[in-house]
Amino acid sequence: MEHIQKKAAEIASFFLNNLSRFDKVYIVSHKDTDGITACALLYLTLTRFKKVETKIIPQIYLKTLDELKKEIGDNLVVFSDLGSSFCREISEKFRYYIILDHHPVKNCKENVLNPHLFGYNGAYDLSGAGAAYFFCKNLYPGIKKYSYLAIVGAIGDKQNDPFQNLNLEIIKEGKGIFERYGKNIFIENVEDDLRDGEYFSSLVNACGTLNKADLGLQVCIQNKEAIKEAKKIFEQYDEELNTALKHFLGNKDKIIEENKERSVYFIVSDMKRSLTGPLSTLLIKVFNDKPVIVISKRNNLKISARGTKKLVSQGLHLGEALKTAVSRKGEGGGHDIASGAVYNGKIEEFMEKVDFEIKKQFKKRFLIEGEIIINYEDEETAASTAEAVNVDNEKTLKATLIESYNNKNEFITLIKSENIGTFKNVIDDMLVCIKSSEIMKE
Ligand SMILES: [Mn+2]
Repeated sequence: MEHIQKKAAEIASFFLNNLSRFDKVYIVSHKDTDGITACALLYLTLTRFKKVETKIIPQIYLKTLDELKKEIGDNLVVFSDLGSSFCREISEKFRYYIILDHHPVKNCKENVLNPHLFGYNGAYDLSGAGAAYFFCKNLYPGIKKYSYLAIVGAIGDKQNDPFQNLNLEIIKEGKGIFERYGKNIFIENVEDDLRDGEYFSSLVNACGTLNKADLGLQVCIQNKEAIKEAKKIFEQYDEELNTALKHFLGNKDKIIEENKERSVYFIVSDMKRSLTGPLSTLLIKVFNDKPVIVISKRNNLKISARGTKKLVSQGLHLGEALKTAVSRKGEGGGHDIASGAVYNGKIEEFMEKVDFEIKKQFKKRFLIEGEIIINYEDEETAASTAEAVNVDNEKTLKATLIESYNNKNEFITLIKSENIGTFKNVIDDMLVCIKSSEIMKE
């Protein structure tokens, strides 16, 4: 406990010590409940020192950082509920930055507050809003009456079953604010409708999902008009969600049958893209013997994956699985128990790749992977070989994944198979394809 609080105080000192060096503070936060509540805590605190601008975004891409840099210049940027996976890039690009997050962290430099770095599990012990709260406490003692925002953030990230470790500390500290009934929590000093923590969280989440994050921020700080409007759009959203849920529950047997051979329940339709997240959260409660991956086919694929603690204990890591599966054709990642992605390729291709990765995690089958790398004299030959070979890959055998591409003058084929016999046949076939494409080129 002591370590993470100490680090929070250090980062707060960094903020105070550098205050004169920038005109403005930018808060960049995630667009779910946790990110919006984190942003609200930071907004309430940092406006006491400087002009503040908020940006609520679905996810960070490298491109996002470049665009942000252009706008922010040498001002301070505070990332909350995101940023951990881009620590290195952020530290290289931004002169003054702070990262308050609970996602898996790597290549981390200074000014990063993340429970993973202090021996806690970010998925269960502290939310992004919790990390923001620890930081804010050092700058503005009055923020304590808003400690409920840290807990609403935790509820948004499903950390209330049960509240533990750092989350529990926040609840204990907030004497008179919280009344706990198991996983339900009631908040004392807020508008009546928001007293139920689960409802508060759902209301803010709906604002984010429906691209009304600013409304969500107003809800967090108890703006009555905003609460009224948010309730209206929430009801409408809830209705859409319920209709979709009923549909999939009505087709339960069909979904089980279709996914019989797979390590995952894939649930696919052209539902609104905003529904995949909440639907996957609801459906994992029903389809709980395998992970659930909900896919919207509107535009490119929008993907939300959910698991259970039990599946995670058996080796499941959905963040890793999605990240590997979408490589080069999208972006994805997240926690072991919950993750998301977008994918620009074919749906069957995505499903095969994820299925393979998750089978590998569960080690339920014998799996084998190999790479063929050929160095050509020039990039053109490497590229044309990759192209020629890819056409043949279209008739790939099931249970084998083949991906060919070139990196400058290097031609690379990645082969993954569930069976050594198939693996060997595929390698043979590939070599023949490569040879014939070389001959054709000559
Ligand atoms: Mn979060």
